[in-house]
Amino acid sequence: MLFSLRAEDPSVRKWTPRRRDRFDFKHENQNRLLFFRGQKVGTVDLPRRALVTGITGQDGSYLAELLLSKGYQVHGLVRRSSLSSQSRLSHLCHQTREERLKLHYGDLADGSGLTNLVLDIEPDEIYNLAAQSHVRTSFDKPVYTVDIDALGVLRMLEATRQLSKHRPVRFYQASSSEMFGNSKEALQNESTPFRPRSPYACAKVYGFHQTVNYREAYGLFACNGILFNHESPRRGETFVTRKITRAVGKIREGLQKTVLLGNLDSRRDWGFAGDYVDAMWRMLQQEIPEDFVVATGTTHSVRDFLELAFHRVGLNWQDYVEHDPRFLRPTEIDVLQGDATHARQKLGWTPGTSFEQLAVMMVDADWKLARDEKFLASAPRFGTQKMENDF
Ligand code: NAP
Ligand code: G4F
Repeated sequence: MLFSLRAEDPSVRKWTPRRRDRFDFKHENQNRLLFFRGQKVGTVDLPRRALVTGITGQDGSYLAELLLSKGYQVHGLVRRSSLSSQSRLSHLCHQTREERLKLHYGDLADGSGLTNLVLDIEPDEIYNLAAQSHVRTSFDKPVYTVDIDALGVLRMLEATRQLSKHRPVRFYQASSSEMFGNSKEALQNESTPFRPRSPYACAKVYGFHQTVNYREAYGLFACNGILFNHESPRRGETFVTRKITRAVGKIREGLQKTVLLGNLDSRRDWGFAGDYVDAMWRMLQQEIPEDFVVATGTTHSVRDFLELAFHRVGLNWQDYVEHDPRFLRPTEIDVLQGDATHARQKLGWTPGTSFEQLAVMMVDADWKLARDEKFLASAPRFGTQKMENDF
């Protein structure tokens, strides 16, 4: 069955729509009216629809899982590339029937493409997670970062505003604790001033303010989640926690000798991504749109993470870590520590995973991955010939 029907015409009361039936929908306030051969036949209970940009990323994959578990139809924006970027979603593609998870090509650089897609999908909720999300990279690619992380937000807001002229829609913007920079306040909350210290953070500040402005200027239901660092076994491999846990697994299995790192003194408020996507969803279920800090309230140094991660596999980190100035940043944030009181009080959200549990979860996953890689490397390979110049 595609959807359940509240029929007004008794003659269609027993009718169950099938895939080959041609029907039309019209939206009237919150209702979806169903038309069959030009006649209004009833009101339908369709699953709620969400559009997630950045669905192939760490957060996008956890959010897609959460929304599917709540019965949503999930639409994801995916950049076209010559190789698939769906590795974090492949388990969902296998488990989920095609009506529940739909992927569309698109790019945050392409405004008209985004508007067409949003008007076509007519989502109830839009989660704008797509970004060039690496802070160090933003120093090397500042203009690109600003195009995607600042103007990309504006393009998504404009698309959402066009849809909001026809039907209600809610918008979530993935804002970041990077916006606080080297804050003068020990704990950062929703009223802490922004002091951005990277092209990435400057772009995120712009996206934050545009989101607030669309809320105030056009009455759009738009929220900023100001999320502190959150990690998982699905974290990109160039962020420091995952870089460390990948190295720990490989070093333990004899596949790697050392790991090169930058500043070990910086402190971050690290939580688990699986917990944080729940806060995103809760923000869009409120009666009034607001902005929320999402954090654990604790802070630890990169060195603390190294201690825990190497200890988990019985090694001493000092024996394996080397300093490499290439991983330093022109401007660094020394400490971040969030105050998520507002999220706890209004959303009923609290983090479920401690710093220690997060480190163990990531090391265990990457140790297993390294064992699998070692096994595959030792297996005989068929069908490929080593290249003469393959160094
Ligand atoms: P991530 O793993 O790097 O994922 C980024 C996603 O954005 C990927 O799906 C990527 O697609 C997509 N993307 C990049 N450029 C795009 C473009 N031009 N058009 C369309 N899609 C594009 O990041 P994440 O950790 O999940 O973070 C999600 C969001 O939260 C980001 O906006 C990030 O800045 C923000 N945030 C993250 C944290 C954190 O600690 N994780 C904290 C605060 C805020 P590909 O797969 O094709 O690369
Ligand atoms: O893991 P990181 O690259 O994360 P960073 O810069 O805090 O940014 C992450 O969190 C933000 C939220 O606050 C997000 F908005 C953003 O999208 C991203 O997800 O670096 C963490 C710390 C930094 O102080 C960095 O200097 O680790 C230090 N670090 C030391 N050595 C390193 C390395 N970082 C990386 N990536 N690689 C290193 O070798």
